Amino acid sequence: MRRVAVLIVVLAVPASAIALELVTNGAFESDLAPAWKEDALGAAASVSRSTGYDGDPDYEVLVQKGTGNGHSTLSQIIVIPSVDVTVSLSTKIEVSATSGGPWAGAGVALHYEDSLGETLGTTMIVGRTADCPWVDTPTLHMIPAPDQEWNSVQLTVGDELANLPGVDMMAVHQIRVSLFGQVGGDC
Ligand SMILES: [Ca+2]
Repeated sequence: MRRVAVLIVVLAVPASAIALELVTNGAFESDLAPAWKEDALGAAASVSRSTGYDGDPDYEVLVQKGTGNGHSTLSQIIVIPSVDVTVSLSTKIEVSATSGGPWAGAGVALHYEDSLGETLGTTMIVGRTADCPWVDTPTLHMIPAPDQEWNSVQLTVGDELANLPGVDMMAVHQIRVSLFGQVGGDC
């Protein structure tokens, strides 16, 4: 059994005195389309919206990828006024895999893109099983989820980019926020 689940609420606000939410439908209180785009590859990929994934009466979204190579993602591109933007997330990231072979990774990725939509680098809040081959590079910084419960994460993009020396901060024009589950090595 390989199973990946992500339950997430996403918000992004500039770190100014007047908080302005940049993410459209960031709390998932409305239908996901058209602001959020779903993408799936492989079997057992799904995205679901419900009020019942945590204890509050508001909505959350579940991005799930089960057995078999591939991914399930839910993403939105956010043009940012500057890198002085705070990203606030609430996540519950669950990953598991049978030992030896298949692996799973899940979480929230912030893909920093230039004005042409080319990816310059990525920060992930991520849960990974033991065999997941991903490693940090000058353009990939992984922040491990502390456990498989609900956790709040807050980071300022300008500060976070210090962990990505391969990214030209001045070229960052937009952020593609992606809630994802991925399975690999499942031959
Ligand atoms: Ca809820």
